[in-house]
Amino acid sequence: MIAMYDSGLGGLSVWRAVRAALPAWPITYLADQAYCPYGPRSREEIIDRALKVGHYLVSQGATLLVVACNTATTAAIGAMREEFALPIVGIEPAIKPAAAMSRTGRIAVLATEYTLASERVQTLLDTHADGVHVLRRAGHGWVEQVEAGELSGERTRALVRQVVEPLMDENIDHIALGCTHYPFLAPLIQEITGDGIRLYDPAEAIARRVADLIQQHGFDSQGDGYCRFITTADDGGDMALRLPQLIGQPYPVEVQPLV
Ligand code: DGN
Repeated sequence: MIAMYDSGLGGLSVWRAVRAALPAWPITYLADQAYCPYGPRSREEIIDRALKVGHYLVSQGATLLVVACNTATTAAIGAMREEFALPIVGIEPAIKPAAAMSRTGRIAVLATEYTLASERVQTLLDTHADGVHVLRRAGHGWVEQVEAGELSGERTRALVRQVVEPLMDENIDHIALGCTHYPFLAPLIQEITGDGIRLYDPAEAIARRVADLIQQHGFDSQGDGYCRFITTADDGGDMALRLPQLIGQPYPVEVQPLV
């Protein structure tokens, strides 16, 4: 079974890509909604959750773990790799391809404050964006709007406009989406940017990485493509309502508080 987790529903943007690439694989997706958003939390807290979630997913039969959250990858992937013997795939903003493709020499990366301030992003910038000017912007309130299923209302539009409109004066030609919630707002972002600016969502690259690892390790798909969805929110949050909206299909949602 492929196990995936995020602080909430954003990782479903990665789930879509992994599901499309590996339809026969069972996938268990856990949304740590009791602790969402991770952005304002301390590194210690995010690591603590990552280990708790990881142990649970291993107990459920995970063969491979996808950390479908940039914030959790930034804070906790090292600790997870020390703790768990299974292959772990993290996610990070697609600064490398965006910088490589830029003609104007100017790009933007959109992510949570936590991710933007991280050493990981600094390293990506130092190694892959040499000579390219990278504007870093946080999507304030975006994660909350996606969690609430507000993908196109007036408030969401205003929050997206606030960040993206000023970028239009910056002569950028690519935007790396560095938070897995943000692809769900891509239509709104693209409404403002038009087609002249390309958005980079790393989800498909993650799906390719997962497929490669499965092949390298010779894992057997165990065949039935059965998908489970779990939330840590006591009351189930609204995950069951959101699934058709975010991934186009309803599924039952299990509650697992993991305290
Ligand atoms: N979806 C997450 C990310 O990719 O960073 C985290 C959002 C959050 O919890 N702040």
